[in-house]
Amino acid sequence: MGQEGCIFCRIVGGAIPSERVYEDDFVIGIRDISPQAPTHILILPKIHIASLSELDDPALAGQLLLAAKAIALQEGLGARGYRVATNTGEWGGQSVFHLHLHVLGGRQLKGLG
Ligand code: DGP
Repeated sequence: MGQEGCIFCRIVGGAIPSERVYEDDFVIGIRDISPQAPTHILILPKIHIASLSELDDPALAGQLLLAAKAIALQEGLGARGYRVATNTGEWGGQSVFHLHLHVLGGRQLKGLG
């Protein structure tokens, strides 16, 4: 299943290996291959959705966000804090067009930009 040629669909399906730190019925959490912070997790819906602009299921939106919180706590980021972000489209800096949340933590994060 999944969108042909989509690297994150292949990760969800297991065809491309990843370090999976979280899974429920709707999303998975994997370690980013190019971490921008000591902890950098990506949360992907199991179904192919290109970006936040194509997300219209409020239940899935909630599942993604609550998975981000659960993973942050699981990764020990609760006390000092963390960032959840999703890059959307060209000017948003999105490079993989399968919706994902970034969970970043483990150091002081600077402003967005
Ligand atoms: P974005 O630029 O927001 O679309 O983020 C894409 C992220 O995906 C980027 O931080 C690097 C990560 N990434 C790309 N390819 C792979 C991969 O094959 N495995 C893993 N674990 N992460 C990947």
